[in-house]
Amino acid sequence: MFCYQCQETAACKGCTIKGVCGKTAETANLQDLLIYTVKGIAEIVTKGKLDAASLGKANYDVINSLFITITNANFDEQAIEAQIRKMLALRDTLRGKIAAASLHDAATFTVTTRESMLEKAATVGVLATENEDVRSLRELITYGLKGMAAYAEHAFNLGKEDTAIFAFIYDAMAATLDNSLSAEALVGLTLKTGEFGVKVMALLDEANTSRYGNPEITSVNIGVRKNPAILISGHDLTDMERLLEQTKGTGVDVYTHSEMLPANYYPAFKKYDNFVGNYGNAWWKQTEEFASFHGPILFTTNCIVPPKSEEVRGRIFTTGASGYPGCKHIDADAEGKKDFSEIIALAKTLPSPEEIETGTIVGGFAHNQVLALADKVVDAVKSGAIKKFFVMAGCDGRMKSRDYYTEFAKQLPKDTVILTAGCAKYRYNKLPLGDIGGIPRVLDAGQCNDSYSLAVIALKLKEVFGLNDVNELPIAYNIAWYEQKAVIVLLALLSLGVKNIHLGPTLPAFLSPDVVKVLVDTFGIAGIGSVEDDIALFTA
Ligand code: SF4
Ligand code: SF3
Repeated sequence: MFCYQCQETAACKGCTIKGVCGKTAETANLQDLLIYTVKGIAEIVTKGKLDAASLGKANYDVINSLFITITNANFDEQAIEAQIRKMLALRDTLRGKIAAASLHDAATFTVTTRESMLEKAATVGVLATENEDVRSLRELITYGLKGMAAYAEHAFNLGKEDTAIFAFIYDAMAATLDNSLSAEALVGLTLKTGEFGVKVMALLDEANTSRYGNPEITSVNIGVRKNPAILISGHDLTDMERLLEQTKGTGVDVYTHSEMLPANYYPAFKKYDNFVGNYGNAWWKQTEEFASFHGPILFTTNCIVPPKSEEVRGRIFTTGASGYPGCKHIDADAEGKKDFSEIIALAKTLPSPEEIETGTIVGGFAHNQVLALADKVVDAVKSGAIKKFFVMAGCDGRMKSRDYYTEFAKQLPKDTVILTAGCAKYRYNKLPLGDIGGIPRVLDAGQCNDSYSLAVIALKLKEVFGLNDVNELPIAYNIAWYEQKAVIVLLALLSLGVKNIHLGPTLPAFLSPDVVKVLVDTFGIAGIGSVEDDIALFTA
């Protein structure tokens, strides 16, 4: 195996024996083959000039395949093998529809057994591209597309789709097979991936807010009640809605975990009496927190950490793109319904959650809410009460070096405000950072995809202050990344013209020195240093 798609990759180079995330070599290789198969489909669609609008469910199956390979989403080899078989069948059907063309091996190879899959996988992974810069750009695009696919799937689940996004995914995946493309052309495609990143996040924002209302300022309870309960993790709000509907009146409470915390901010979910609040912290603390939660856990997407005990594993359920061997996976039926009754029945037999925290945390500062407070915010900036905003969106992770973000938040001058989104927030969202004239010093917009809200806010402020360039605003970007959704968020910000983004705790291993140089020269991308130096630099 060779995988370097996430920030925790072994020795900042690549996982080669087993994933730091817990992914086995076999799972990693099968994921590589799944991606290769999707590339083959993309080439058939592109060369055969098939219209994405006419492909129906195939579009969903393609984005779902990409989503399955995101870090910490799916560890289940059998599920990945089944997805490969499904995608090979789709590929061959599509190939039958196009006029004969000379096609890449990805569009024609055959495998039958698991063994032959693994044999093939060993020849088509990341390292199959020899040129380091081309490999780096191909992977940067592919990881951006994985993030895009995840957001497109959430929007799809809410009934919103944009065929232009699907068409772009086919074009870009096919381009990663094309040996005639120069590094310059791939840089151009990387930027275009960012443009589509903005589109997909806007689509998901529209899907979420049109169905569940605009997130609003909310005090979220982080304590517990005495009832049996279910914990729901991941990013899919349609699963949240289903779970709340199905647990209503059953005596079983529901708590959010990690990236599901922002569900608490949506008006549509507030009507459920059994929706208690949030339990625990970012994904990587789940090993201890699931032990003390006692009830069943439903993963709707990433991030799963391999459970240490059989007891906890027996309480974990997965749905959507997520999966873990030995954990029950709940699929939607033909009508799109999911039956969570087994989870509810199990919850009733288990003890209520153990208290690990008490009190509340405040969030819900997505674009609509912040723009409702725009006058107050603008006045605070004009009066000098707020000197600077720090966008600290992104992901959290288990590396000790991420303590940097807690320290950074603590040491920021008191006249600054943090704008956050994604699970990166758990590094500082429980600190007593206070407020500025009633504006909290940490404004949480929501999940990682809600970084879109932070861009909308920045563009609005640019307009209000009559500036020509978003980089003239008093906003600094200090972003933490971990998995591939953060890659699409980063590319989206670059496409909006945001410069001088600091990315940490380490730069991606998949960026070659030449690609890093392009990002530094064109966009002023930088890593992080010491907290003191960085604060001095940002506030200079
Ligand atoms: Fe390693 Fe990250 Fe890939 Fe897991 S996802 S195998 S930790 S690089
Ligand atoms: Fe977190 Fe996994 Fe990225 Fe959606 S839950 S931000 S890491």
